[in-house]
Amino acid sequence: MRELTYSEPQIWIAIAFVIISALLVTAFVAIGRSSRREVPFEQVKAIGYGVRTWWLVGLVTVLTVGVVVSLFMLPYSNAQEPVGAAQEIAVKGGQYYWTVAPNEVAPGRVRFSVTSADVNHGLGIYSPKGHMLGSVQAMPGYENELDIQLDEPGEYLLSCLEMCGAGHHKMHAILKVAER
Ligand SMILES: [Cu+2]
Repeated sequence: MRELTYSEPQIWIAIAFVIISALLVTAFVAIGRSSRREVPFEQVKAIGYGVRTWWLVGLVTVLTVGVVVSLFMLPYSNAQEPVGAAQEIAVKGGQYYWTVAPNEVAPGRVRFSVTSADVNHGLGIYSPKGHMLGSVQAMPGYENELDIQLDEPGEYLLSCLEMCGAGHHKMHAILKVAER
């Protein structure tokens, strides 16, 4: 199997995760240490209601800002009409393999026709940099189609996204996109 590559955002997310985890652990230890002395219930109640009110205000604010900002970041306006005919790629999933025909295509639009030989599988398609580009269900008795634009030459990883049995983690295949 080909080496997986991880790009910048994933590394920064991992660093942020470690820092936030360390802060949480520190907070829990501090709270645990200070919780030994008795505090009257009325005092706890007043603090609790205060925290709850500000938590609600904070959540509503973050969600409102998040929804409004992300509405303008939707990618639909970048969509383009497909150019030229799609190259057909027949993909069949089985326990525990993928057959991919052809397994090398020219850069451009491709149409995955996906089915399964046995149980349900999930076909995930990853760019040479390891970013997920799309996914489609592989179901026995059905042909599901997915059109994707693959312009970047290189090796695309096809990987199963649905727990399909004991060998699920071994379900990988490579689709090559040739140089122009
Ligand atoms: Cu699987």
